[in-house]
Amino acid sequence: MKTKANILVLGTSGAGKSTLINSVIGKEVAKVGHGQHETKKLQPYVSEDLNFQLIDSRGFEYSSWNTHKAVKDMKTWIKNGLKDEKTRIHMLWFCVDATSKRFTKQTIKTVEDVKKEWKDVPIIVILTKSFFRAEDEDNIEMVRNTFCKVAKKTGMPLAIIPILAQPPKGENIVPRGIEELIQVTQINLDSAVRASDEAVKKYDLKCKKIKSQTLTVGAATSGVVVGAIPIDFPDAAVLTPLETMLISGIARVYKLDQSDELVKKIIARILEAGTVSMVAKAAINKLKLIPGIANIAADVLNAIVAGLIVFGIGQAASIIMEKVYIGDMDSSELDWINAIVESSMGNVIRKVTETISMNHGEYNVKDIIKALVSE
Ligand SMILES: Nc1nc2c(ncn2[C@@H]2O[C@H](COP(=O)(O)OP(=O)(O)OP(=O)(O)O)[C@@H](O)[C@H]2O)c(=O)[nH]1
Ligand SMILES: [Mg+2]
Repeated sequence: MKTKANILVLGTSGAGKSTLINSVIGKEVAKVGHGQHETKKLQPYVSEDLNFQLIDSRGFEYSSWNTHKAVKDMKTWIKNGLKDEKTRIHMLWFCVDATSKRFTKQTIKTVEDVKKEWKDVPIIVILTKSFFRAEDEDNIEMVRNTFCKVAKKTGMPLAIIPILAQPPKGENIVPRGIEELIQVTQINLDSAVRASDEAVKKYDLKCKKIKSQTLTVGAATSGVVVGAIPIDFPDAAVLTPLETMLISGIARVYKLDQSDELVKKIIARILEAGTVSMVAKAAINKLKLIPGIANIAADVLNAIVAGLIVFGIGQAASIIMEKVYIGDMDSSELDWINAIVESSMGNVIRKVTETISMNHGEYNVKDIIKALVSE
């Protein structure tokens, strides 16, 4: 059976999320609240007739504990969904209470916070409790205007749909808007699924990058220790085992087959470019010439330079392995590898120079590492 798309239904507390879900599913599945926060946790609801399932959520109010809890739960769900196809979110139904006449940038920001990892997920805004057609236009305008203010970050919603899920008691008003909502949803789900595939890839690469960076920082710190052995020069031969381990670790993060001839060649090329090549030697010399750094005792200086070289190599290896992983590379000649190593070394030199100059010539390991790992 094909897995159903997932739609996360969110919005302020009491907006009518659970009522809407019951209406779309056609059964009283979700508990509706009376004067209190009713829905306490994320809960999926399925209908055989629909190609999507609806996930009910705890309502939020800006800056309240509930908002914090609601956002935290949704983020966890979305994160897990990035790993597991079944729980992946493909669309948001963002419920706005049409009777409240209030819709602020802050509310959108809360939603933005929920979908940080998930920028491409499309939103449909549902104006719940749209009792009066005469107010539709003003309400739509209010939502549109507020979105316009933050559209650069969030994008605009696919649609803003006034809905009355349930007739008010004792009044002769008919429900409306559900068919239109289902239609707009179904038309857009295809592209939503495509958008989410993209987001999963992005997230996967981000995780791999963070893992490689952790390895790199660890190795660079060991580089400092190796470099502290009194030698004239952060000797390539002394560092090589450490660098080999680091590059091999990063290849493992990117799930590359290290028995493959091309992967072997790439690893050898990174190692060569980062240790014995002209690029590496020039980088070592430049690092030693950074203003302020020369005041440091020679053996400590060697240690620092060694650490920085290892850092540059680790960063280059991560960029290179990512290219191999996504297949964005030229395998016929490998000079592009040298170019990446050179640019990473340049980057390290630039960031270290900037940090030391910002600290008025004082050398501070913590600040340097912070600058190096920042984008
Ligand atoms: N008449 C009418 N009442 C509605 C409609 N939608 C929501 N309500 C009422 O609004 C109140 C809150 O509705 P819920 O569906 O529980 O709202 P919720 O967003 O799920 O609230 P939480 O779970 O607490 O976050 C209830 O009293 C509903 O009966 C509607 O379309 N028509
Ligand atoms: Mg609810």
